[in-house]
Amino acid sequence: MKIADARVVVTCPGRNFVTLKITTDDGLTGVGDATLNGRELAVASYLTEHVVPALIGRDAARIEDTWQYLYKGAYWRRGPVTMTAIAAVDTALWDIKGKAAGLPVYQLLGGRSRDGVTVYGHANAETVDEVLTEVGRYTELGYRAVRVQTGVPGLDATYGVGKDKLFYEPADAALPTETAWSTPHYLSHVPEVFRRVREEFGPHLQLLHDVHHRLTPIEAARLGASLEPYALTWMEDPVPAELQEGFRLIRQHTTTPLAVGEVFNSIWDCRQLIQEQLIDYIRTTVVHAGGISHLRRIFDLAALHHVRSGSHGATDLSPVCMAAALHLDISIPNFGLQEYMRHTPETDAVFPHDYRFEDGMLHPGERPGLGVDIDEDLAAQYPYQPAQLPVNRLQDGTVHSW
Ligand code: EZ4
Ligand code: CO
Repeated sequence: MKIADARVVVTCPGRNFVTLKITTDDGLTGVGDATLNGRELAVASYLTEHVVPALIGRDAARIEDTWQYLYKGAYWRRGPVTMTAIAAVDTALWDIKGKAAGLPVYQLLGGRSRDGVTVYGHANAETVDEVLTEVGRYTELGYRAVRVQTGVPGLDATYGVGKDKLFYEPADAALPTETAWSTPHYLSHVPEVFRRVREEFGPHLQLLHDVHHRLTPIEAARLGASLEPYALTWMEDPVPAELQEGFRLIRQHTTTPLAVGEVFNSIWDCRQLIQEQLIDYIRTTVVHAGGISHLRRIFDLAALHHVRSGSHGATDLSPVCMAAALHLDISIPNFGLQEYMRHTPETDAVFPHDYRFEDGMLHPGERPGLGVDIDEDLAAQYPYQPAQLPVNRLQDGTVHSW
């Protein structure tokens, strides 16, 4: 079973996606997501120019060997572009292995550890009154866990509050739009939001909040402490995480659980966070952390240290990534939660898939492989459109984390 062809497909059915499709000499195909939001063409070029030529003629069954070949063979290790490219190859080869075996990929990963994959949705609105309505919409749809984001009085725009409620898309312009930020305004507002949500929805709905890397450790510690009465499932990305030991200070001051990892691309980015139990959920996902093979290594390390998975699942992670994530989520012992931001109908049509939402859970399909594909004819009708993520500034003009 040799790799006969590998193609990179770039398409924009509402937002940009990069997909690798591998075909073997016996006619099997596999797909892998290669989307890096705002930097899509860097990964497409890495794959087309440097990876695809080396794949042709390789044994498609040798997933681990191919992973090591691409990781060690590049000499330049890690980084989001490299690890996203490797992820795409790895995911496509798992898809092919499943099809060759006649089994859904989760069976190759050890079979089911649970009935379904509990997901959380995104309730967001400018005001607290409006966000209560949005949370209600998710509970009516059957969600058991909801992320809550609101506007902050005094700020024009805030991360997580979208124009379209179901399909939040922050990469909204060819060159970055700019937003303004004030930590004092934010810190004084958020506890009131969660007081109101808890009061309205009672103790059992799981609530989450994304800080999006904007605080210092001591500010995050204060926010975590002020949210303790509302028993959040997690506070996400409280601080930029290049400095892993920065989490120690937050940990010393609050029992609000911590989640981080959507921008990490290897086990080395979270090794200390996991081994020192500085976090509760690791949010790495298939496409940005080296594929199913490497993500499983991260989750296995996490399992040793009481850390659970909480994989990123925003709209920039394509249905191919979501399908792959679900096969892993359903098989590992230390699954926590899966983020699930719905894709638009146009995106779902380009990526026909087996997974389905029911009663607050996503369920991977039973078809051999990952149960997802790309309709290349339809994809060709949506050409790439440059789009980048925003830049954030403090009110005095200083560039801040977005
Ligand atoms: O900003 O996926 O938890 N989800 C997030 C997302 C990220 C985008 C970046 O591409 O933080 O909204
Ligand atoms: Co996030």
